[in-house]
Formats: sequence, C-alpha cells, structure tokens
Amino acid sequence: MTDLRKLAEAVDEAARTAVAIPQLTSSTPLTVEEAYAIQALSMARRYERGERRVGMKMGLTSRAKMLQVGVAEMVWGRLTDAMQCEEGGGLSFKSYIHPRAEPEVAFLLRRSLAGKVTAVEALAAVEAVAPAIEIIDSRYENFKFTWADVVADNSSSSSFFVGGWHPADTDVGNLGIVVEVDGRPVQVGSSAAILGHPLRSLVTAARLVALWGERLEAGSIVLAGGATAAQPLAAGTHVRAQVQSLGAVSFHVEV
Ligand code: 0L1
Ligand code: MG
Repeated sequence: MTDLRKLAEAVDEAARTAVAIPQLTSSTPLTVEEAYAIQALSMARRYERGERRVGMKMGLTSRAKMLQVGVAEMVWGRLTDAMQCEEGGGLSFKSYIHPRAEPEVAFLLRRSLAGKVTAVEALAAVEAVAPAIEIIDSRYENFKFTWADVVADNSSSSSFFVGGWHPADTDVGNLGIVVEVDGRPVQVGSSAAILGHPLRSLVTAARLVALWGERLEAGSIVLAGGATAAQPLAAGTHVRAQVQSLGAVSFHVEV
C-alpha cells in the first residue's frame, strides 16, 4: 500500500529545505484523490510547525498557464500566513528552488462559500478585491510534473503578495495586466484570461474545495490564478505587476 505520509514528508521537506526532488509519480503511481490526500498531510506538517491557514489558491485557470506546464486540469492549494509576504518587500531567493511570479486577482471573503454557487452568490460573499502576485516554486526537479504530482505539492504554492484592497463591486472582468522586471515589461495579459472572468475561478474554488469536505472561510483570501505565464525570477531584480483599476503590487528578489 502507498505510504501517503512518507510522500507528504518528502514534498514538505523539499519545500522547507529548498532542495528539489524527483516527481513522486516517477516511482509511485498516484491518483488525484491520493495526491490531494498527500497535500492535506503535508499541510498538516506546516500547521504543526505553527503556520495558520489563511486561504486557498486556484491554479492552472488560464490557457497560458496550462500550456506553460503541460497540465490541462485546474488545481487548488492551501495558503498559510507564512506564505504571505509584505507588499513592496523582499523575497529571499535562496529559500526557493526555481521560483516564478505570476500576476493574479485576490478575493477577500466576508462570508463562507462552499459547493455549487452562482457568480452572483460568489460576488455577494466578497468583501474586497486586490491585485496580487503569486510565487510558485515546484518542488520537483526541472519544474516538471504530472497533474497528481503538482496537486501533491500543494499546487506549487510557495508565497504571495497582495496589493491594496478595493471594494467588492470593482469590475475585475477584463483588466489589463503588465508584469515588469526592473521596469521592463515581461508579461502582458488580461484578467479575462482567468476562466473568462476571475469570479468564475471563485465559483470553481467553492465547488472544488467542497469535493474535499472543505469550504472557503469568511475572512480568507482566494487567489484566482495566474493571468499570464509565470515569470522565472532572478536574484537582485525588482518585480512589479500593474493591474488596471486595482493598482500595482511589487517586491524585490534578494540576492
Ligand atoms: O498557480 C498556478 O497556476 C500554478 C499551479 C501549479 C502549476 C505551476 O507550478 O505552474
Ligand atoms: Mg497561481
């Protein structure tokens, strides 16, 4: 029988020590159900170390992202307080294996959400919206994985930055987005790349977490998914994402 705890320990240790590991499925065939169980077990290790759950992220919600990693299924992962970095602050490059940054839209919930909900119900549960950058860092060698591998690895979640919050009725449906590195545009896109509208990602998030007996909690943050391909990071650079109507979010990569 597959020892899911051992596999959870392996991905957790890889994240903790920033040392890449071979894909879990290269030695152990895994179902996606087993992969989500591994994700839950690896996150339990973080909670035991004192981290607190603050939200969830949707992943692979745009075509650009699916093409970039060769996985054509949406995924979700758990966010903790330790993953949230101060907007405008620094990111320690050596704490990651091969980090990438992607521009996102973040929702702050004022009501819990779970199961099948309409876009209107989802919007009614939103307290505020903000521009965000997610830092993803696959724990697998060469950033290569299958659907099950990436799910087990908490969908590559590693850190995130959230910019200023705006009222929930701010239209986030088709906002121009530019990611700059040292002032040079490197990724350009629209929030419409996120399932046609980021709110659809929130609707999907409520449905997906319910499949695993969870809900999106009031007070939690939901990252809707990358609107462009993710940008590999280099030490010593400054990264900024400008989202039309929502403003900018930025950080520098410490050497
Ligand atoms: O947030 C994302 O869209 C990423 C999900 C996992 C795949 C990746 O590491 O790019
Ligand atoms: Mg993302």
